[in-house]
Amino acid sequence: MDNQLLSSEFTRCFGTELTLIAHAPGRVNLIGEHTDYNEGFVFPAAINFGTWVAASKRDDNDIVVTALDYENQQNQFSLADIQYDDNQGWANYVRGVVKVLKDALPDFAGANLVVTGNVPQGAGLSSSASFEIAILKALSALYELPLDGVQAALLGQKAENTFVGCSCGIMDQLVSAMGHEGSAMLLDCQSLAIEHSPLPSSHQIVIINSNVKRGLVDSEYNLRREQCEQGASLLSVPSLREATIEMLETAKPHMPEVVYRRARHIITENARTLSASEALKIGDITTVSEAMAESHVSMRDDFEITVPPIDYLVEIIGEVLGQTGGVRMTGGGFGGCVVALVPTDSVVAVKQVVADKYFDETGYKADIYVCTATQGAFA
Ligand code: GAF
Repeated sequence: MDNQLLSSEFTRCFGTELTLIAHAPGRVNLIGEHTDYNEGFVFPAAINFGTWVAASKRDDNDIVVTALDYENQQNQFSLADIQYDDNQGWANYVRGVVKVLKDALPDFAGANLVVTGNVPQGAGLSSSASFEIAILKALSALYELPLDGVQAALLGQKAENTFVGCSCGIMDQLVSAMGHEGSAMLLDCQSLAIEHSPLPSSHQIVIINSNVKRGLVDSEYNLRREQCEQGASLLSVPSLREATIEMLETAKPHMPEVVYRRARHIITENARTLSASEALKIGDITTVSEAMAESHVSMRDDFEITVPPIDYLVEIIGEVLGQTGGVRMTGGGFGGCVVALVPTDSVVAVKQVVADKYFDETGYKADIYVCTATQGAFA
């Protein structure tokens, strides 16, 4: 939505002028799936889909927020008593981030907020992280709070973990807060060290939304996390980040088979993430292609987070690309999107193969977004 339209919507909702607009992007993860909460490596990029929040101060201690994309639903709560509300959906994300912000940096008062966004929801492109970071950015800019990107990401994650109830890692919030235009971001989720890595101009990021709505996300996600923790404990390491394949093979006879496979995914995925990000720097697309293909197989067979329509998309796009590009499922899994790194002159062929085959095989209609990597949150 352009700023002028958002500004007039704000005036329509609140009868006053807005003070500022904050924006935070969604993200696509090129490689490194479910490694973040295992203190490993991820390689996402912020994308040109995101959330916008228009804001002005209020004289009282209330937050009043209107969601344009939910038929102008409005939610109001006092900063003095922020509770989870079972009858609310999107508003609990606002309540959650405002609560953790108030606990960390109490020096702010009420606000009027209008929110809108265009990140496809439930598609594995981090619509919720983008929402959380945009709210935090708006409030911190409005009240000049000393909140940097890493802190904002940690607060967003805390709100999800402690208020909304998803045990997510730090990847989504951190890249939404800290992404760089034209680059992917190698993130060490243990030290939170970041390395921005320019994407090759020869290739486009193409996201194919399978339109399989992600089912069982929270329960299966939280279960994967528990299985990884069990794996680390059986290997006597603080996190799977510290484990090696040799340690895993030695311990295999004493581990439940499913925990062994979950741990194998994490250990091999960390290695693939480092190798793909290094390879991309020197334009070695063959290595990137292999790493993305292996990542997908590992998510399918060892981590068991893909679904057949997603596997099919990866197969047919992989046939078009060969080793000229890469393709794999992206995000938490159980539906959602496929990400492909596609040579610019093959984008049409990728679109074509999806149009020709995907619906006939699966009964789902795909959406395709040719994306650019964008900068992280700003106000
Ligand atoms: C979701 C989570 F929010 C992230 O923290 C990450 O674990 C991802 O799934 C899987 O890589 O997006």
